[in-house]
Amino acid sequence: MAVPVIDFSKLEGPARAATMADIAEACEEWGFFQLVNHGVSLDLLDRVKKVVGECYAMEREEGFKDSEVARLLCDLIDGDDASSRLDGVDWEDAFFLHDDNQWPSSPLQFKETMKEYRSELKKLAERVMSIMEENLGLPKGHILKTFSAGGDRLPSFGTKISHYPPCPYPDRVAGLRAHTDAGGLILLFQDDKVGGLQVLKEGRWFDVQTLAGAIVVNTGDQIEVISNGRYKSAWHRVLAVPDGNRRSVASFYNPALEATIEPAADAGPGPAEYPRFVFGDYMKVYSKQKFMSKEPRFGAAANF
Ligand SMILES: O=C(O)CCC(=O)C(=O)O
Repeated sequence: MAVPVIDFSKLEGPARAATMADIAEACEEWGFFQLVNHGVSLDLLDRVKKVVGECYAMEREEGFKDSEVARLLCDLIDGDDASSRLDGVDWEDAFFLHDDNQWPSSPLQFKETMKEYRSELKKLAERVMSIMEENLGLPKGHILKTFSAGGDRLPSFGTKISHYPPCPYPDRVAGLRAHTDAGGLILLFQDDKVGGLQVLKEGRWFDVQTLAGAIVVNTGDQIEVISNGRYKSAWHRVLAVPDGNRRSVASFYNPALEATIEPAADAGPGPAEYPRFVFGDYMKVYSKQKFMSKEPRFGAAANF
């Protein structure tokens, strides 16, 4: 068994129905799939790889050596307990790009390339969400309307750029601890050589296999609620690895903080399994409970 790989271009031809069914199955069974022939040019992906790698080398690599996690790991190894692991930290260097925050200035092509990439990924996310709506039997535009608080706000679109440097003691610390994602839809451009991302399915961890030019898709907690549990957000984690510096660029398509989230009326059989809450309240809960069991978060957000 492996994370499903979907050829997105087949939605345009005679294999449309079969491809729609494959996407539905991937959403229901895995909460994760990989898209190939997704319409984002390989040339753009190569340029993203280049500027992100250069930015890390120019602006961040030195700093990671003095980071809190590097220091804590050093202290742990110097200590007596040969078997203990670091809790509460990740072997990861990460920063975010939004429309309105400060972006790195090196290399020179970083801003132009990442602006182009964000615009392409936003369009791709909206296409994928419209496919999900169709598969769920929701009215066209339902997810976007929900995420934009009925059209009054803009959904949030963030880009997280991560590096997982080679770790001298990979069994002592996580690359990124297991969690589900808080928001809507996540599109990940991961390293095509250095692996480490894993998804939990039926109690077993599976590698999200490296695949050049692919975009990994996963659904977050808000799609789980809107779909009334048909598309469950999947637990995933990143392992620290001893060789290679793993890069990932994650695009998070999330509701506006003011958006009200609840199961869609047409989402599926049975009564609503999730309460109604405001996404901003969910994020207040999530910021404290990201690495804990997700189920209590929904009720906590509703009672906020
Ligand atoms: O870097 C990755 O592969 C996964 C990142 C992730 O899961 C996250 O940032 O929430």
